[in-house]
Order: sequence, then C-alpha cells, then structure tokens
Amino acid sequence: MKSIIKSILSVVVLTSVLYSCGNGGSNNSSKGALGSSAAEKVYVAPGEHDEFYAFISGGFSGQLAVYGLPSGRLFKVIPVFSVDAEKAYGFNEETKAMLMTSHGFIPWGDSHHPDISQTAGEVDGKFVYINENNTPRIAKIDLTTFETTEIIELPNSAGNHSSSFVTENSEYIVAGTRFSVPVPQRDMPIKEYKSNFKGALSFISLEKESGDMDLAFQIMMPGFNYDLSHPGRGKSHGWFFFTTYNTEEAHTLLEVNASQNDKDYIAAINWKKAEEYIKAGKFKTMPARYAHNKYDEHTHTATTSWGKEVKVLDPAECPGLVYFLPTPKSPHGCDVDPSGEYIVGNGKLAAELTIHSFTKMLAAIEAEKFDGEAYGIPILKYEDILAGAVKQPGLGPLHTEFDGKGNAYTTFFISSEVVKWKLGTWEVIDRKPTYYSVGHLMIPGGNSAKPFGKYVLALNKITKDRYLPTGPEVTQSAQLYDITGEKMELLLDFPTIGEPHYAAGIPADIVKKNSKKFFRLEDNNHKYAVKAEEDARVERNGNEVHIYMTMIRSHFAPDNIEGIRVGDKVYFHVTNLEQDYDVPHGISMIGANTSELLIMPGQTETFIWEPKQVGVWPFYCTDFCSALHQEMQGYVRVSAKGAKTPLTYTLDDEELDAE
Ligand code: K7E
Ligand code: CUA
Repeated sequence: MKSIIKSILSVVVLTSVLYSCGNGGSNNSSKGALGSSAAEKVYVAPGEHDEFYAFISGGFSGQLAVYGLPSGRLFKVIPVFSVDAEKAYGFNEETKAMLMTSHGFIPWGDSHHPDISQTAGEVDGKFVYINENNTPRIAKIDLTTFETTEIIELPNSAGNHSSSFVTENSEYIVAGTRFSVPVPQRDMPIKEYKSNFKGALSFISLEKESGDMDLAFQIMMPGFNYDLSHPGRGKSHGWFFFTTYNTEEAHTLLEVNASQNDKDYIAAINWKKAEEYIKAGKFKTMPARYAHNKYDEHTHTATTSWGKEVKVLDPAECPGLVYFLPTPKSPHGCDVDPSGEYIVGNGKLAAELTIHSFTKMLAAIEAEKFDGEAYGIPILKYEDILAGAVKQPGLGPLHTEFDGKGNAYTTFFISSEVVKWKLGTWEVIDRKPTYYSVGHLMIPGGNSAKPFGKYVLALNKITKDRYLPTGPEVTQSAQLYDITGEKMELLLDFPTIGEPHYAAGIPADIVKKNSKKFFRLEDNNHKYAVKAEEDARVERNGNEVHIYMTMIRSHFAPDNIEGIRVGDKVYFHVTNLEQDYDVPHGISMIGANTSELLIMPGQTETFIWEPKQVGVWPFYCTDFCSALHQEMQGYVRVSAKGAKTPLTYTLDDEELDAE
C-alpha cells in the first residue's frame, strides 16, 4: 500500500516537472507580456503613484515587503519578525523587546499571511496583521508609519500557519496551529500522538481604535493539522473555517501516512457561539506563558508584558461550536467568497475542486443530519453540504481568490497555472500558466466582501530560468495579470524578497492620506530624548556612560567625546531634531556590534558600544542627508581601563566637562 502511494506521488512530481517545462515555452493564447498594451498597463510614469499597495510576505525572511501595483516597484521592507540592520530593528535598545518570546529573544521568523483590517466587510487600510509560523506569533503593522507596533506570542501552538485572518469588522484575528502538540507541553513518547496531541485555534480580539491584540480564547481541537482558514462574511459572518489535513493523526512519514483518508475536514467554527460559552463561563483557564510586545509611538520604545493564562473551550463540551465538513484529499487553502455563501476547499491531491454551501451547511445542522462524530464533534454529510465542484480544474489546487464579479481564481501548484471559474455554474472560463509553481494568489481586497477585481497577483515558488542567474539560489517572483476581461492577461513579473507566501492589497488612496510625515518632537516621551542642542550632554555612572546626543543637518551634538575607557558600556541616545518630511539621519560607531541606527525626524534611538581598544575612534551619519552629509561626523577618545582622562565633550565648538 505504502509503495503504491509512493509511486503515485512520484508520478505527481514527474507530471509537475513536465507541466512546468511545457508552460515555459509557449503562451500563445495571447501575446501576454510581450504585447505592447501589457507594457502600457503596468507603466507608471516617473513621479506618478501606483494605484494599489501590495503587502507581500517575506516567508523565511520573516519580513513584509511593500510594493506598488501595477508597476511591481518595491518601496520598503518592513521588519517584523527578523532583525534588520537597515532599520536597526531588533538591534537598537528600543526595539529588542519586539522580538522577545517565551523562548527568549528570537531574531528570526517565518512570515506567511498578511491581512488588512476591515470595517463593515471592506478593507480599511489601518493595520496589516501577519503570522509567524516558526515561533508562533502574530504581528500588527501600523499603516500610518509602516512599522511593526505589536507582536503577541501564541501559547499551545506550533507552526502558526492558519493565520492571521481578520473578521469583517476586525473583531478577531484567528490563528490556528499547523502542528498538533501535547497541551500543555510535556515530555512524552511521540508514538502516543494519536488522541493525545491537540490543535489549538486561537481567537485574538482587536481593540477598535488602536487595533491592539488580546488573546481572547482558544478552542482545543483534535490532533489534526490546521492548515489555512478564512472568516465567514455577510450571511456567514460569525463563523470561521479551517482546513485540516492529517486527520489520520499520523506522526511519521506524513507524505504517505497523512494521505490515507479519502476526505479530511474543513472545521466550521461558530465563534459567536464561542463568545456565548465564554460569557457563560464554560471555559477552563489554563496556565500559559507568552510574550506580548508593544511599541509606543510616543516613547519610541517597545516593552514586553507576559500573559499568564488562557481561556480554553473544549468542543466536545460545547454543542453547536464546531462541525466538520468532509473535504477531499488534504485540503490546503480554505477560501470564502465575497457573499459568504461558498466555502472552497482546495484539496491538494483531489481531482476536483470542492465548494461547500453555507446555506446547506446550516440546514443540515438544523436537521441534525450527521454522519457520525470525531472526538465529540459532529460530522456533516458531504452530499448534504456540497454546493458544487469544478471538474478537472488542474493539478494540485492550493488557493482561491474572488473578483467580486462572480468569478473565482484558483492556483494549481503542480500544473503551474491560475484557473478562472464561475461561482454557481462551476465552469472553467480561462486558464493561464504561471512561471512556475504558483502558491497563493492575491486580488486586492481578496479577503473581504469587496474585492477590487482589476488585477490578480500570482506568487510563485520557483523561477528557474526567468531571471538572470544568481548562483544556486534564484529569486522567487510575483506575476501580475489583468483580470478585467473574460480572459486573463499576463502583464508583468517581478522578483520578490524571500518567499512570497501570500499578499494583501488595497487601493493606495485609502492608505496614503494617513501616512505620517515625521514624529512631532513635542510628543517625544522617550526617557533619554534631548529636544534642544544645548541639552545634549554626557554622563558617567560607574562604568556606564550615557551620551545624550542630537542630530540635525549637518552635525552631531556633542561631536567630540573624551574620557571613555576600555571596559565602559557606552549608550548613545540619539535624537533627530529635524521636523521635516524624509530627513532621517543615521549613526554608527566603529567596532559596534549592533547595527547603525536610522532615526526618523523627531525620534530617539539608542545603541550600546563597548570599546575594546584604546584610540580615537570616529562615528558618522550613515544616511546621505544633505550636501554636507560627509561632514556629519565626530570622534570618541578611548583611554585605557582605569585611566584618569577627564570626561569632556564639545558642544558648538566649546569643550565642556561632564558631571
Ligand atoms: Cu505558502 Cu498559505 Cu503558508 Cu499555501 S502557504 S502556498
Ligand atoms: Cu545626517 Cu547624513
């Protein structure tokens, strides 16, 4: 049996290679990107703005990249889960706390699914949330500053993959565990996985104005793998849908052992019901320890607080909370159409694409037409809830998005294509190759009741020969298609940072009017801020030296410091006094094993330097800020340990004694 499955899998793999090669050569149904109209459609003239923002996840880079569509131009890489020397994120004293977890300081993450906050079912452009897969966390990015301002860790989770999707009024972000684990974690034999490991689905509530996160409750599910999820909307608002695989509860050789069942499930969660159960006190409080890191825009500083417990619901004890919808063959993506009626299960190994009907699901629940149960959770009958199926759509379906005009677009990894099909009739309308092996796809507003169905962006895993070679590691890519016509038209492809798992898009007009120009100096409440040059100073406290420094075009104050000794711990607290748009300054110190600081107008940041060698050492501005940028520099004199050199510094050409 196992060897049969193995040979099936190898045929699938082989087919994928053949498909890829076949697709590479021809694209003759239209001239695609070769046609001159395609070039016009993506051309954004110098000085003009793009129509959409696209926030593309960086995968194993742990970051989030901001692009413009249709041009595909990269504007910014926002550091989220990984340290970033360019912006000092995770290096400066102010942001280190953002990367704190119950496992300590983790300088790296694997980011997958960005999603934009919503109001009344539409993307509102206030915040982007994104999940970290490896050390389970969710981050919030503030779209006034395009900076990460909050990260919450998720207890009882491992492989935080079916996240971070937002409900239609930003009530919750949901985060499901991909790997089931012992809950609470403990030392136990792996072979006792079955019925002992559990899968936690976390509901994180959002504060209306600030978008701040709070771990509201978890639902403790059977030990399956929870792969992806999407909220209901419109008529299905109040529900959340999760794909599962490995309902076999295998713990080894999953490529075979987790592909045994003809059907796995989509778990339908009634979260309004969950709220009732929580209100009625039907939860258990479990001890937990998780980091909750917040960045304050006024102190310009992040702090960590620690969660100590979590409310947990057991579906077996909460009737009406969870139902299982049988779905063929290890479904990956779980997508809900803009009306909220259709739930698409993208069965990776299935011949057809399965679409469930929310209305039929409710009717079957009402009639209590169940086909048994699993761990106390009722299983609905496949035939009772089926809305329809797309026949022979392609090989290896992964994800589906919608254009808001009655069409759906599904990616096929193995046959390397995007397929357009019609909701309700399930007929295939068009298919276009991708180069190659597409994972997610994105239509701006795709996870909402109002998609902006002008473009679809395909996010490809493999590029092979598409770009100039860069050694064994070549870039991943995104491809843009025009979807305004009956047939899709390939317009453009562009390289991406890290692995582009998913993306979120939004009309630029919604976001750009709120973009901050600089931080107001008078609102700067940083502990070590200096708001005027004459207040700049140096203070010694034992072997700690604090330099309160300012920067403005084109000098530092102070710019000469003497009396530092080997063995000192020197804090540079640096405030950028500029109050103007787009005038950051940087600072770095020779031999510092932190990064440079890139400090925005009105902001204060700190780095620590521990000089190891006697001498006179320079520092300089790292950001070309004015015609006299090269003059923006200074020196620190370092004497031997125990030397008696007095601590002095220069302000405006005058030498002053430190207190
Ligand atoms: Cu890459 Cu959504 Cu993490 Cu599918 S996932 S491809
Ligand atoms: Cu300041 Cu360059």
